[in-house]
Amino acid sequence: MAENYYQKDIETMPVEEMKKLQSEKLVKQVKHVYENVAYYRNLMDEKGVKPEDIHGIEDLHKLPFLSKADLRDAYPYGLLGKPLKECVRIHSTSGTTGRRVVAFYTQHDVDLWEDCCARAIVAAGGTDEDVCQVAYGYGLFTGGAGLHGGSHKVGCLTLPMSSGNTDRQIQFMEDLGATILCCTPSYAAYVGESLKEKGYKPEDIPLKAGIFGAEPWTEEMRHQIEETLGIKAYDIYGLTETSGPGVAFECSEQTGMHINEDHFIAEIIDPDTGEVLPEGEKGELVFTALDKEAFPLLRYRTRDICVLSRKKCSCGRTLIKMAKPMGRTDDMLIIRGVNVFPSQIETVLLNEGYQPNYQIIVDRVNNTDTFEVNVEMNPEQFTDKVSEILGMERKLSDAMKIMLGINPKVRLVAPKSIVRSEGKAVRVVDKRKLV
Ligand code: DLL
Repeated sequence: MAENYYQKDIETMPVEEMKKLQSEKLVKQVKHVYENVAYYRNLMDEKGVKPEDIHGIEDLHKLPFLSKADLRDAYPYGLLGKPLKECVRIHSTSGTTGRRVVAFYTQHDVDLWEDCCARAIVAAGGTDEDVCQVAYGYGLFTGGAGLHGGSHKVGCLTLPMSSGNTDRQIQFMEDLGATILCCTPSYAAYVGESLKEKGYKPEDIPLKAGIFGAEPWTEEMRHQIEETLGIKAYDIYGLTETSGPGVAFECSEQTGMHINEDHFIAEIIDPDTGEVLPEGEKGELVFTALDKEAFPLLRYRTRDICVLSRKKCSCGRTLIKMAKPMGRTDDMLIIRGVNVFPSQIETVLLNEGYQPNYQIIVDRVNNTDTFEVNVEMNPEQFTDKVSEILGMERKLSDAMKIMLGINPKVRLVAPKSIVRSEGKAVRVVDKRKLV
C-alpha cells in the first residue's frame, strides 16, 4: 500500500530545512513569550537570557526549563500568552494529585492541534472513506476532542462515543461499521475481551486500525490487541500541556512515533542534571512548542523517559521518532531500593500468557517495603485447587524476579475481579505515600 500523508511537504521535509523552519519559529516564539508571559520573562531574566540571545535552535539550551511545579505556581492564568478574550477553549489534566493543569487554546491553536491528530489518523491508514469511533473521554480530557477534531479534518465519519458503556460501543461499532477505533490501549484490550465473550471473532467486525495512547503500553500488549481485534494498533502520544494527543504518532513501520517537529522541538535531558543528551540516549523528554499562542510552553519537562532516533523510516517521513515512553520519572517505583516500572511487569505477564489485568500494591510494614502484584487468572486457567494456584503464583513471581531483580508476592485472583478502566488504567496503589 502506498504511504499516505496529511501534510506531505511538512512530514517529508528534508531535515536541514526543518531545522531552519524551527529556528525561525523559535526566535519569534521566544519574543512572543518574553513580551506576553511575565512568569517566563522572570525566569529568563533570572538566567540572564534575553530574546536577542536566541538566534536559532542552537541557542535553545540557553533557555530555562519549565516544570509541572511552575504550572502549579502559575495556575490558572500565569502562563497565558494571549488575552483570555482571544482564547476559545480550555482542557485540563485528570490531576490525581495536587492542582490540575489547565491549558488554554486560541482558535489557531485548536486548528494546528487538529492537524497533528489528522496526521496521526492518515498515518494509520485513515481516509474520508473511514468511520472513526472516538472512545477517548470527551470533556476536559484532551483525548476525545483531539481525535474528534483530527477525524473531521480527514473527513472520516466521526462517531463521538466518549469512553465507557462498552455494550453500546460494540453495538455502534457493528451497526455503523467502524473501521478505526481511538481509545486508551487498556480500554481497547477490554473491548477485545468483551467482543470475545460475546462470541465475536475478529473478522466479524469491520475495524482495521486503532489509535491508542495516553498511557504506557508494551509491544506485547500491542500484539495481543492486534490479535483479538484483528487490526493494526498504532501508538499516539501527547500531553495536555502541549495541546493533547498528536505531538507524536506512529506510521506503518510501527517502530516509534514521529514527532511533529514543525510545531515542537524535542530534547532529551538527564533528569538529574538537566544536561542535554545526544540522540539515542535515554532520558527525560522536553518539548518546546513553536506555534502555540495561548499556552506557549518553552522547554517543558514532561517527566516521560524516552529515546529519540533520526534513523531513516520506510514510510518516507523525515520527522524524528520517539520510542515508546518507558514510563515517567514519577511513576518509577523504588521498592527496597530497586527501580521498578509497571511496564516491566506487564511484559512478564503477557510473555507468560496472562492478560494485562493487574495491579501493583506497595506498602511499608516495619520499615520494609512490601511488594504485591495481583494478577487475574484467565478463565481457562481458573481452578480452586490451592496447590495449582500456588504453583502458578510461584512461577510468575520467579519470572518477575528475573526481570526486576526482586520477587514480588504474586496473588492470582479470579477472572474479571480487577476493575477495568475506560480511560487510563490505574496500575499502582502505593500506600507508602499515605503515611
Ligand atoms: O494523555 C493526551 C493523550 C490523549 C495522548 C489521547 C494520547 C492519546 P495527559 O492526560 O495530560 O494527556 O497525560 C499525558 O500521559 O506525559 C505520558 O506520561 C502519558 N502518555 C500519553 N501518551 C502516551 C503514550 C494525554 N502513547 C501523559 N505512551 C504523558 C505512553 C503516554 N505514555
